[in-house]
Amino acid sequence: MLHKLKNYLGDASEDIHFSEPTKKNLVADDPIDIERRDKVKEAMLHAWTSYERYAWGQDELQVFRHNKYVPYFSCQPQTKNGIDSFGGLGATIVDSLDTLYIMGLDDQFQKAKEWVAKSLDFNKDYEASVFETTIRVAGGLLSAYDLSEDKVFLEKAKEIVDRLLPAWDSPSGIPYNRINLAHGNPHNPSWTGRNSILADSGTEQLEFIALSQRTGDSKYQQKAENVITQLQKTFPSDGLLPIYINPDTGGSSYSAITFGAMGDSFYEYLIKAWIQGNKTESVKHYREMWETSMQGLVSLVRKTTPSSFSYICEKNGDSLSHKMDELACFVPGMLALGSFGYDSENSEKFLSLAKELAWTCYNFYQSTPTKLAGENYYFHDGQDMNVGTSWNILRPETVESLMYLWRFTGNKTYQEWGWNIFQAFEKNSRIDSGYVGLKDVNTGVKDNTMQSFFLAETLKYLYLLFSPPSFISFDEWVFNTEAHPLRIVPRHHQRETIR
Ligand code: DMJ
Repeated sequence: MLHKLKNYLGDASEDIHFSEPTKKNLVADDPIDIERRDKVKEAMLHAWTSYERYAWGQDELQVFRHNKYVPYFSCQPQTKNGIDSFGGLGATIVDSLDTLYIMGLDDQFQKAKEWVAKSLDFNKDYEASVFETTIRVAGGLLSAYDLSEDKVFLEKAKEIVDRLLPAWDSPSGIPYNRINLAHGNPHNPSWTGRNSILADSGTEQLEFIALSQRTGDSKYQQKAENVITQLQKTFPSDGLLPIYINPDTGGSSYSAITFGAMGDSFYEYLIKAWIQGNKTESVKHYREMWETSMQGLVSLVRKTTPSSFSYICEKNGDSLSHKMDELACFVPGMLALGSFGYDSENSEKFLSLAKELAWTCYNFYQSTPTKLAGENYYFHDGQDMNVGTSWNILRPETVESLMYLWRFTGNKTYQEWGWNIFQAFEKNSRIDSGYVGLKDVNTGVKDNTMQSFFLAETLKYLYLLFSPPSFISFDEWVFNTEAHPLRIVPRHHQRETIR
């Protein structure tokens, strides 16, 4: 498989036994794309080497300043170190496995694999986030397995999901969002009023279904799919669910409706579970729920003045809040992906909304002095967009959407936008010892963390933005919310016991 992928990028004319639809999509590799892809690969190598040097085995790389009151400058004394933000699971290693593989960084992939085989230990007395552990660790391992076919990744994926599984033992089957990896004891934190969070509860379907398909054990799939069955029972007519769910009843608790933090990937997984299930009758309800939610999404879209940027409002009860998280910038990609299941009129309508929202998200970046987006934006009459929370933590959502839109439209403008964003990361976030986010996109003052999703998602999506669309094709792969591609098991290969 590795050989095939490498040959594929090196020589697009070689017969590598991809499926017929994939071959039809083959386009000649543009020399500018090759150059840009190499630059992104070099960025990945820099990020990886820095992590390897200073934080190997820990979750994420951090650069500590000795004087916290002085802004970061590269000449300042620093302590480069690691932080165990996910309980000490080597999150950056596991999150990076497939990116290394896809980019052909073979030596680095082999070293990461050895660490997974010999040192990855889940027996941690740590209150883990079920969501983060699933999307980063289980998702990363399953993707590495699908790409490399090395069984060690599947065994490890099973091991971590087995530790997470008691979280689903609530009266409704909606999972509790935290669990101690060594001792179990699933629970919800007090800051949610002991509610479960929508995105945290509805973003395990792809990983758990994939695990059931690959192990032949249906219990993972059953637990995750039951969540959707429960939510379906009280699904509102606009398909918009509040972010808090009561795990005792499975009903919604009064809270915000958003396509940003705490809501986002629930909607993403509805359409992706339909794709993962080969769009068959048994997964039709996912598509139907998603289409209902997209009607709800349309009802939240407004336009700025004076420049007519489309944006997605949040909703509290009956009132709209004119605020949008950068996190919601995954929506254009999701709409483009789902637009092709509609009739031609709706397909055009949703693709066009995707393009409008992508333009807004790109302008979240372009409108700041650093050309990097803030965490969220407010929209006031006559002022277009204003940064709210002004940090940037190397998030991927906008480049993710640009990759989808470029693949679906073939319009190279999306590649240009992605290239501009990449250059802004290079200019503002690259330091001698890796990459860091910004505390403020207006001043350029840096923070100290290299988030694992920068290697898992941001750099991978940029690399794919400059690769032929048939490389890790949407015909054969579906990306989890942490950008880990999972192979779509063809319908005739799915075991009868699973569905
Ligand atoms: C990632 O962990 C995932 O993309 C998740 O869905 C949202 N947050 C981060 C990236 O911003």
